[in-house]
Amino acid sequence: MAGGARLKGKLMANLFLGLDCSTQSLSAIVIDHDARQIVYNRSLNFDQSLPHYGTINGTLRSPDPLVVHSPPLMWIEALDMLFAQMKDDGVPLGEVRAISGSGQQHGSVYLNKRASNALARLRPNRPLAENLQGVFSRDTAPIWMDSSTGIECAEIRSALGGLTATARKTGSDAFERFTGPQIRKFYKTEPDHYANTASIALVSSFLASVIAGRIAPIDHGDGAGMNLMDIHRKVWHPQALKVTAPQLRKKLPPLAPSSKVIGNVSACLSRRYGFNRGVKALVWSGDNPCSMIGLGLIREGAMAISLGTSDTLFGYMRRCRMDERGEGHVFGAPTGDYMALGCFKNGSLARERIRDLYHLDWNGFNQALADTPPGNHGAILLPWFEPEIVPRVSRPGIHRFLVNVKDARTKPEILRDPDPRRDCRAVVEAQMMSMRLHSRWMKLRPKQIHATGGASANTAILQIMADVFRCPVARTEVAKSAALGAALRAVHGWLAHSGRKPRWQDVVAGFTDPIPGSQIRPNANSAKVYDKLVESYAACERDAIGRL
Ligand code: XUL
Repeated sequence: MAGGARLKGKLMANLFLGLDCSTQSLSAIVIDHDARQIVYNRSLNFDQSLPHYGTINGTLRSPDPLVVHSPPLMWIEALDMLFAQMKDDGVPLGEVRAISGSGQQHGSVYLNKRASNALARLRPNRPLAENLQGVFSRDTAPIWMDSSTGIECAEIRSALGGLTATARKTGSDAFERFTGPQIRKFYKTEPDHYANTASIALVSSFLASVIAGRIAPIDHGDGAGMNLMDIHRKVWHPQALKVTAPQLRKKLPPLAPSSKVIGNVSACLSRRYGFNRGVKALVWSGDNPCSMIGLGLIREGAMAISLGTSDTLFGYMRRCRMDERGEGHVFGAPTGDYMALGCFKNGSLARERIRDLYHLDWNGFNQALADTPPGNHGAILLPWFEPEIVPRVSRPGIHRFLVNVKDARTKPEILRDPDPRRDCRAVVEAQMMSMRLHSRWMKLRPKQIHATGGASANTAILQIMADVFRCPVARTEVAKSAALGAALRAVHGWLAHSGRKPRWQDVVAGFTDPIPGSQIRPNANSAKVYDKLVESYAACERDAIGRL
């Protein structure tokens, strides 16, 4: 178990539990909403706590590096373990009013015809994993890191009328990690097991099913990450289902808004852990939609950039706008509106590769940023160490250019020699300019960017972010934004279910403020440099992609 537990000695409270099943860990956050306080916060790391599943960073290695799966039984055992830990830590689980959760997006769990009964008859005196070990028609679940479905993406995209048509219909072009292409591959490669599948769940809806003791709906946020949901009408898209796999409609649960109450927490969990019988089990959502709430992104102009292994840029949209180039994604937001998201694979991965290339530590890297001017005298680096998602680049490689900062029309020169100081600045500037360029379709116009993720602790990087986006940047503690978002969704759903009309701004108030004093303002002169340089950067990208 990692993370600290914090409990306030209080007689009786309205507590809400948010869980987050991410790639590497399961986290729980309990909030006392009346007191506007997080009262408990704990994580369980899969590799460390459940070594018998043999995972590395929560995933199972396969001989094919494109194939990445996780064992769904491990998530269930983790749930049992975390609840037991909460009880040991003295969390008054009897005071929890509602539970919701967040799951890594896109991953799929395949259940056989025994699942429904097994969920309804969970025996409280047996571990959850023992109760459920016979319910799978496929032992492992392909997760979002799996990129083995290139052929299936091409088939689905073509059957739906091409890239733009696929994005217009489902919110995204067909992507390898999305659930539809994954289901199609399963049907093609293991037709018998596909035929034995009675129900397909997402990571989120699977764990919601265990909490509620019945097959749970898929919410509009996570449903949009499947290439199977009509993004406008928020119903299953009949053509998308048809071109993905036969009999698919029968195997999918209903779709539901993120605020839907599925029912009460299962009798088994009440008996095992002391939840009251009336505790409401809400639909779960994806980690990104939950983070929208955990970061307080509930109105136009709200945008966040998470600097993690991959960098992710996402923001709130009242109306559904599409990326006609098919690079970005539109998901449902838990508020009932939409969210736009771009996933830039070479995030910390690329920053660390440059740092390590020159044997620097972070101080050395930051010194290089301090020693070089905004705009880097026109030196640009495209850091595609790994195949990139945005823009789509399937062949990894890094490309260095020297551009004429005064005239974007001059053809960029190719730079051959590495240079430590120049490359450190170039990698960060490239990431920020790429995010600016490839998020134009979102039309977000942020008033402030919420910077989150490990690298957001680096103020030198955040200054470049503020300058490139011409926008103040403030840091928010992200580590738990998905679990916090789930707990806040539980509050909203519970209030709505009890007949009140909760407003999102009242629900999130007091929980989502940026870290005090963390705001960084853009420097007007540097911002001017980037306004020009971003066009040269776009030309370099076109040049490199053209040559690939
Ligand atoms: C989003 C995506 C990831 C996962 C991982 O499209 O693939 O952010 O949700 O948690």
